[in-house]
Amino acid sequence: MSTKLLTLMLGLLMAGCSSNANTVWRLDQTSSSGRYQATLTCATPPIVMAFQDCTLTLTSPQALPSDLLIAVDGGMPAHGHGLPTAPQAVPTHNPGEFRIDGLKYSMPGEWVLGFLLHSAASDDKIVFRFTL
Ligand SMILES: [Cu+2]
Repeated sequence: MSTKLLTLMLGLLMAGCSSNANTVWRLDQTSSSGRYQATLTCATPPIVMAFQDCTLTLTSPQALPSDLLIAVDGGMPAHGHGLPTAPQAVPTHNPGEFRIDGLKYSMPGEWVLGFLLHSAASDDKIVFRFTL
């Protein structure tokens, strides 16, 4: 392997490690209860039929509940259908940060992407709305 190629690959790896440095698409939203500020950041603007590289970040004046579970749901209300896949929010090593795995959109139009936050202490939700 050439040194030039190796340098390029290392550069790409390091770029992947710096969080949010290359974010090109971002939405901010407050949860229904007002408890959480949520940011959805994605490596590209949403596109049809490709897996989306997105992260959900939650901040709150209080510490996040240790038993917090997040379910992902979404769809097109105007068409009465949901997401074509069943995405999951997976905790990363950064507190309050979740990688969204398996997220795809099946067609252009108006979408909602929702996150249901469940813990023993409370239930809450965050809904993002956007158009592809
Ligand atoms: Cu549709």
